[in-house]
Amino acid sequence: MSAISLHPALDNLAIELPSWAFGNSGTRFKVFGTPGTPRTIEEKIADAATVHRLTGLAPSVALHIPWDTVDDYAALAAYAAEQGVVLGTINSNTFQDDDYKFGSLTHTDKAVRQKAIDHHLACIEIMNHTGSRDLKIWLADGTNYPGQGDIRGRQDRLAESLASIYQHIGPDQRMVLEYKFFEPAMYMTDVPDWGTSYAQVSALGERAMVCLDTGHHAPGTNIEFIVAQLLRLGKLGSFDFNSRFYADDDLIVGAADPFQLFRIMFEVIRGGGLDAGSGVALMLDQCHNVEAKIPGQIRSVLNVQEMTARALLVDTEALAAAQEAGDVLGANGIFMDAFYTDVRPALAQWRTDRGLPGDPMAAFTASSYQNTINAERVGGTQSSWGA
Ligand code: PSV
Ligand code: MN
Repeated sequence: MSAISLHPALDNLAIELPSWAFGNSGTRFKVFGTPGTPRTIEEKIADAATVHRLTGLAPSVALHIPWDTVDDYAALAAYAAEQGVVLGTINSNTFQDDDYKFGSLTHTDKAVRQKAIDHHLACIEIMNHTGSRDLKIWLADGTNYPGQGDIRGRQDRLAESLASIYQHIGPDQRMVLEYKFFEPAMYMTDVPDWGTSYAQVSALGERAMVCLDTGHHAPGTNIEFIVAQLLRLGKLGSFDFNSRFYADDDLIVGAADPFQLFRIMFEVIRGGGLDAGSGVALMLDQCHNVEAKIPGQIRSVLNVQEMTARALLVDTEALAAAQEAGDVLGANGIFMDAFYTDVRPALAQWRTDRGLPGDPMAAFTASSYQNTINAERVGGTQSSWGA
């Protein structure tokens, strides 16, 4: 028996996996192929379901359209259900078509804007078949040089395009707008920060929310502050979790800075984001360029669980008392005590209590899954980020 008792709210944790994490990915220098890489969305779903079976943490899979296009989405949803997962967020894609070189929803040409709007309406139609709640919009729109575009005009066109899409969002559906301060546009992007996303979604209505990708901030940004503020405003729709050292690295969440992940999860909990039915979707947005993909996803969800378990250990009453008393070091000490607590034995127990393997990483290695897919997935075209 472990001496640490985990908070019951830990059972509310559910992390959505990105379909593209199971495909090959890389940099502009090289994309490495790996044995067993899925060729189809069904194979990506099977891999995601394996992560869920071993961890109990990842009940849904996000799709990217057109990367995961199929003829029959209801059949795909049924296939996912057979595998033990559901289809989650639908990610639109207006960044890989020549027409979008100078923008999509912000383009000066009405025909290009309409094409991008129509793509989102097609995504909503897919959501109607998959039962997905969220349409996630990330735009590559932006400019590379001062003077290249009219910053204000682009914001106005963005507002108009988003409003055209939002009209079609069903009563049980939501739109989440992701921000990113650079890349692929290098001078300015049209949705660079949480404030712009917040301003744009607030103008639409209550089913439009902000998506916070942890890799999309300048170095040194206090991300937990943004989390606290968006929760306070009722506008934090979802996370794209990942780690960064330098740019938008899309590395395993919690790998670069576990303390930052702890601080973020503390604010999520503080703001009610872990409460049952909170509406805050915790997703991964990662790519595994050199490490094995399925264990990469297992490690990722375990990292989120571990930092959430630690954040739930903060003695909030003692913390509030220390804060009110102006006890700076006492308050910081209470916070750090929770962060430094090793919850791994307690989490192993949590898993075995639920019929899961105590060590999911070891269980995956011991299983025949990787060897089986290496042998079976021969021929065809391996999936990639971007295809
Ligand atoms: C953009 O960098 C982004 O974070 C968006 O969420 C995209 O949909 C995703 O990456 C694709 O990997
Ligand atoms: Mn993202």
